[in-house]
Amino acid sequence: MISALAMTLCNLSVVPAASAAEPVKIGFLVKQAEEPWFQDEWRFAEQAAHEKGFTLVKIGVPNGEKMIAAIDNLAAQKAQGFVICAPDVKLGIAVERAAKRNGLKAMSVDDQLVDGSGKPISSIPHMGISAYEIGKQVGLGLVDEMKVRGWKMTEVGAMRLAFDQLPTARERTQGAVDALKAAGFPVANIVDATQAKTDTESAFNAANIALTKHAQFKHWVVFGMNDEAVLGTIRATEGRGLRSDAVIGIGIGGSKTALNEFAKPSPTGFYGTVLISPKRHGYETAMNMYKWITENKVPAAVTLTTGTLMTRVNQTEVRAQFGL
Ligand code: FCA
Repeated sequence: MISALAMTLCNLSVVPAASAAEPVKIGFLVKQAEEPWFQDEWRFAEQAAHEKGFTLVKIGVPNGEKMIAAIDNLAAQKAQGFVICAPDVKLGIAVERAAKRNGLKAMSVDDQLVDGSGKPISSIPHMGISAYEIGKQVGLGLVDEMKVRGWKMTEVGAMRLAFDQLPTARERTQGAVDALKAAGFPVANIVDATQAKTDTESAFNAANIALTKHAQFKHWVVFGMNDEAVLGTIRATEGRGLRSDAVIGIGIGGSKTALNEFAKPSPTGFYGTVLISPKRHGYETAMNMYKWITENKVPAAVTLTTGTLMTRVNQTEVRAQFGL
């Protein structure tokens, strides 16, 4: 009796967030389950689940309603926490409330959640990419390849696939714009094409409108928030008879979307991508959540990951560097 009590007290003093007997269950909620990047994140999160023996519950949350239902459902399933890339970062307060109401730990990945005034929510740890720096790498890659091809910048249009309501998207493309400007690219040649959504089809539609409006350019460089943005634009340029020697597109991501393009027998306008790490974003966030639940170790408030320019030529080495 006494020893049982002593054990209990001892356990209490360690204050485990989940008792050892309780199986750990972690949700991994993503806004666009069909996008290869998110499938890769899930795959690496599964790896953490296998290693540590917890259950990973993968849920696609394309809108706010589904997101709240998913969080409530996780609690009903006795999960202890979740990692989320929300369909809209402005749902931040809703995520925070749903997590608190259900006693779940929450951490965000890729897109940092904001409050009503647009400020990041500090109670939700975050792992994202260093968006502006990665955008600069995109811009520098475009500049270098224009030089290799001997293009006159005055004859080149730069298409920015814009999704400015998402801070990470805005920062990524701003980095690219700044790198272009710093290299002397004429600001007047930078054209915005605004995407309604962040998928390939929306990019294709936005790019078509911009190409119609700005038919004067001989060549194009293309950039956007992710590989889907650039790929959709490349398909639009192809539709107008612009071949790979007239277009340089550099995306961000490096998942299947880019790899499929590199696997084509001859190069397309999709010249490269800045590879970012689905392994860190999937495995590490899931692992951080696991440690938060089992050891009460709160993840770092913000972790920003880096990227490396990857093309058809160096894809094998660069992926190997990333442990992929
Ligand atoms: C955002 C984008 C994804 C991916 C991720 C790292 O969530 O929508 O395509 O780039 O950031």
